[in-house]
Amino acid sequence: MNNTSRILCKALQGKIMSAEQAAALIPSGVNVGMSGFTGSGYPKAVPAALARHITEANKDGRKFRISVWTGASTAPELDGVLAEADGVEMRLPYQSDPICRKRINAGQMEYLDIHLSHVAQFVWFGFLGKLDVALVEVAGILEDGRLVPSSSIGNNKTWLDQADKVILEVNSMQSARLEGMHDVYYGTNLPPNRMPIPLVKPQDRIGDPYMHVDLNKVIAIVETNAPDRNSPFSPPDENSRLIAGHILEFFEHEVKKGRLPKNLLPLQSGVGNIANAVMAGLNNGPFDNLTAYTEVLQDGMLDMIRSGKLSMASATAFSLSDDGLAEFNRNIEMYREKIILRPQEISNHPEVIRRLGVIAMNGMIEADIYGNVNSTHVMGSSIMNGIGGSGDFARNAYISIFMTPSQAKNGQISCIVPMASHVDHTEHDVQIIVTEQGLADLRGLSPNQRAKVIIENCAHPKFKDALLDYHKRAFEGSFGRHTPHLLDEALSWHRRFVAEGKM
Ligand code: 0RQ
Repeated sequence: MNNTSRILCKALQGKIMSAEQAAALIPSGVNVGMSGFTGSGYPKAVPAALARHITEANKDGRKFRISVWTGASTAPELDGVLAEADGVEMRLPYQSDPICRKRINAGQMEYLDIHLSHVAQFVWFGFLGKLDVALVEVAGILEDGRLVPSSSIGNNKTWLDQADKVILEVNSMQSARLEGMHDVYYGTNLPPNRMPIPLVKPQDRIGDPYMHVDLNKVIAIVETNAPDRNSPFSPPDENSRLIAGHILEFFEHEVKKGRLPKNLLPLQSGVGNIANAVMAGLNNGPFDNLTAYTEVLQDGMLDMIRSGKLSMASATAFSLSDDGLAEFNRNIEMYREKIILRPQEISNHPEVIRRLGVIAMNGMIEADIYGNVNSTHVMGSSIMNGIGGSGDFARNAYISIFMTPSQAKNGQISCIVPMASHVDHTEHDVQIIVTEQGLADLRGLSPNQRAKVIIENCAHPKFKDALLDYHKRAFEGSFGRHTPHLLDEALSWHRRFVAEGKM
């Protein structure tokens, strides 16, 4: 593939049309599988054209809506415009769009938050209904119709396989040199005929660099030339630096104890500034020859590859800033050798994560004193983004770490609470909790022992006495003493934040 011609397949050239024409081929009521994962590789033109079409159609009082399935979060040009047009019946899985969030929390849009590794197989099993249309961004189409994936793979292989009709966006702004970086595994059978996934090291290639599609299903091809979302990262703040410091110290301790090898184990790191700061910490830390088996590759991991600290990274998507992307494109020949992008059912596969012994590091909204973690809901009812891949990794990791500043909302709210207002990761799946105050190692501890360590090491001093007092009184007064709770009071902890106008 070269930069001048991205659609080499003659049989498909007659299908090239405008975004408006392609959008007009999507009827109301259908399920559409769209590409896109953490702001990369999403279709840039057809969703906006569809949103305009929906707005027009709904002027006559019609209810034109589609269901939108993706890899993970996308961008304003997809989630934002479709939510704004009131065009989404059901959205799944992870999203982070402010307009979507608002509509979901207002009860105006259905949202199904499922583990990222579950999405593809739920579609194969028929659990989510029929996929009607696939709308997938690619970097190019070869002579024989094979597709060069874009800056994310996500669920694209499944969308292309399962949909009745396929619309492709060919984005010439994506580097032509992405060709060959991907590894698309086509070996998955359904139970009871499933076989082991033959991936034993993060650097293993087990699939094909291209995606396949039945050319007869392709109803439209739209040419685009538009950038990914490319959100900037803030430089690590004091809290992020402290959190990163605690994690590094913990790793050094584990290496000394012989529980981790000197080059650690493959790293998974969530999205956002804290995750990026942890990568910056590792880049300046004592560990070499690291690897990553993760879902999202942020700027911090590029820095580590460049410095030589990270020998390779496996993911399903990039999530870079403009600067990160410019750096990636400048040195793409070097990065190509060290990065592999895979479908998300493989990047997040429980079997592989458990086999590799991945170290999982994810952000959270709050943790309770017993180690239950809430990653998704403010006040137990208002969705922030979604569980994303955090559950795939946390449940199956060698060590599962959750991190947050000890306080939110300008220090008005404690992120360590008596009882999590919503639980995404239970006490059984959480080994380490870290805040800027310190790190709580929960391995081998009973609930009451965990409560002491979490409050002592992780809670902000401002909230420590209240949490200790709660635990003490709960131990004395609760129905049982294994995981002591005063149920009315546990809930009033959150209610108080609202009553005091802090939320
Ligand atoms: O809201 O911006 O309105 O003030 O939550 O919080 O501190 O900016 O933290 O960007 O790291 O996000 C859990 C949401 C953390 C993220 C979460 C409010 C806070 C702010 C964001 P405002 P921060 P981060 C791989 C792994 C689930 C998916 C996942 C996430 C907003 O990490 O989505 O891990 N995780 N995937 O004010 C009330 C509290 C709060 C609170 C924070 N205790 N109470 N509000 N906030 N704590 C990637 C993928 O899976 C794709």
